[in-house]
Amino acid sequence: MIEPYQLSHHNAQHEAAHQRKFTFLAEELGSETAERILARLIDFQIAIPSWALGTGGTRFGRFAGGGEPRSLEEKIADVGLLHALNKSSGAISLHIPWDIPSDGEAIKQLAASHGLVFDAMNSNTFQDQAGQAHSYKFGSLQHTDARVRKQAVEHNIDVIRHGEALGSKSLTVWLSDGSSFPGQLSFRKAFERTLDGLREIYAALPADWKIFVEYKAFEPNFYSTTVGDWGQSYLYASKLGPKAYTLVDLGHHLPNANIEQIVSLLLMEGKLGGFHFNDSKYGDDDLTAGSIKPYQLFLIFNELADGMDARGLDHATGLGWMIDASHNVKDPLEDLLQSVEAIKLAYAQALLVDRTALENARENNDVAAAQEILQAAFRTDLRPLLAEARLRAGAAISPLGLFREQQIRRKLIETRGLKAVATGL
Ligand code: PSV
Ligand code: MN
Repeated sequence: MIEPYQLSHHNAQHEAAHQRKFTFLAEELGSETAERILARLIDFQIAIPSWALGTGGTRFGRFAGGGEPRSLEEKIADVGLLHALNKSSGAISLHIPWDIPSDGEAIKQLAASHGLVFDAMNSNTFQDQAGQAHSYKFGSLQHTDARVRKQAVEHNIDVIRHGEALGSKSLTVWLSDGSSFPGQLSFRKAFERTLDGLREIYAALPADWKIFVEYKAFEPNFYSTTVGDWGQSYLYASKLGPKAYTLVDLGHHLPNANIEQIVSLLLMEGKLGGFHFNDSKYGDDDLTAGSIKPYQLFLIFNELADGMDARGLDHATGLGWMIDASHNVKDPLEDLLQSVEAIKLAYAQALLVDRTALENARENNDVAAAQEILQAAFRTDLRPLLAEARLRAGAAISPLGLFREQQIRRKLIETRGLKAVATGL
């Protein structure tokens, strides 16, 4: 826990330097623009996935960092800590069965005491669990055996029930279903069986819930994936009905995919539901958001802000915003603080784009001007605006700085132990 006096001591120490930078920037931007972006930054929250609070490892090994949360209660405490530091992580996303709450009401209250709500619930039919009757080795909703499909449907409905008890309003379904060799399955049958299963899950959704169908090009299957790209996800979501949407995970595309164009068109069709932020150089690398391709992240936010405005959607609540990452060499909490910062920076830069001038340049085929407009926003250092938004929201000027000053990881290791390992991948 961060004590209020630690926070105010930290902010007092950094206040003068911050004010210098902020005053200069606000003058450059004009106070109207600065205030407009500040108000949106204060509102904008990014959910933290429960499985990103520990080190993920790779198939070659896992190097635990110590002090990882050992229970759902400790995971909530970790997200509460992040939120106290940045006031931008006011939601947590759970994965079932990794995070089954023993007492839903008590867990909901614990989260509320940290100012947290429950974002999308995630089901898991990509692993077999101890005591499970049927195996998902050859898929779940696509499986040739109706008993396996039924088990997967029932699991998803179970996840909805857990989510209802916690006040969540959405279910994210990511299926690892697919095939690793040509000829292994019938694409059509796999699609139809999966659609049938999703229909049963959809029918169990409460009236005010959404279902997000997350796609992924490859891994763990390496020849075909049954929800392999945004077109397939869009097809399922359209056939399911108005409560079904596509979820875009930035790491789930083939190399060089134009993700900004994908989100633009999904938004236009009213079928973009949620986001999993991370960054990658090669595949689903699960690296810190903005660490490899910050310009791409900005371009995506540029389409998001524009597309949401076109549909009259509230930026903070219109879509599900979430990080989905895995940490192998960095402290997971430090990494998450960096990701939230990078996401908000890209969002702020997108809010700075001069849309009227951009539209004019486009209509006049002035390619150079259009490029200049985007790059001018991207190259403006808006970090003082982010710090000011945090200050006004009651957070730390430098969340990572305060995390380190207070030696939080050392304290977590002292209370939880060096060998504490979080559940998840
Ligand atoms: C799959 O790679 C994924 O992106 C899905 O969102 C899962 O729920 C998550 O990672 C954790 O395994
Ligand atoms: Mn994901």
